[in-house]
Amino acid sequence: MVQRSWASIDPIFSVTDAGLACNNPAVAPPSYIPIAAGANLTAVYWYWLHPVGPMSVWLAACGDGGVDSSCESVDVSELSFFKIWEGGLLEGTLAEGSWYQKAFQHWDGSPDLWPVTIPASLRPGAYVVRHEIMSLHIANKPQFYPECAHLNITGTGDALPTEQRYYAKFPGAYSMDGMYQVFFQRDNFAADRLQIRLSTLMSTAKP
Ligand SMILES: [Cu+2]
Repeated sequence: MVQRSWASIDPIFSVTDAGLACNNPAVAPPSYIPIAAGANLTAVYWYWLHPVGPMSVWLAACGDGGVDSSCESVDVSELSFFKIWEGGLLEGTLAEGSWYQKAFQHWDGSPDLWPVTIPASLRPGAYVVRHEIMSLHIANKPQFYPECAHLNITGTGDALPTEQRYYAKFPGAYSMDGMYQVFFQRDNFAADRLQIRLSTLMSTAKP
């Protein structure tokens, strides 16, 4: 097992829930996914059925980072996560548009695949990877679905985000009237990153 545990498939409704980092109870797994910086990591969702809201992938170095670090005993609520991927609105408006969350589903029972590239220049070491789906199909009642796994990332790079504004803690990153960065994708390559108010996102996004 490489994932942190979760007790139920129910969403988290509160932005202050301790499980916002890695779900509940988030018991640490005994092993890691070995992966090279620059490689693809694909998360498998066997059955996902909500269509509306942003999805994001985050990494956090465990301990002091580096090849001797480990994730077993970290407090995931204290980790500093940085975002490596985000998928939002593919086309249309917040209220009427079509989201990646819908597009990545097959709707036929085959597994829904969510690929992300580990940054090629990333410093090697033990990391927690955090996948977050935020579902907004019910206005003003966001549903958070965070899941974490442990990665043993290899490589020759030495990069990490240098500025504090790129790091976030969970809970702590979101407030009900705070800002949320959403990736408005106009086509496959051009995208505009917008900051919008979480409350606006929640009240306007409808399936
Ligand atoms: Cu649900």
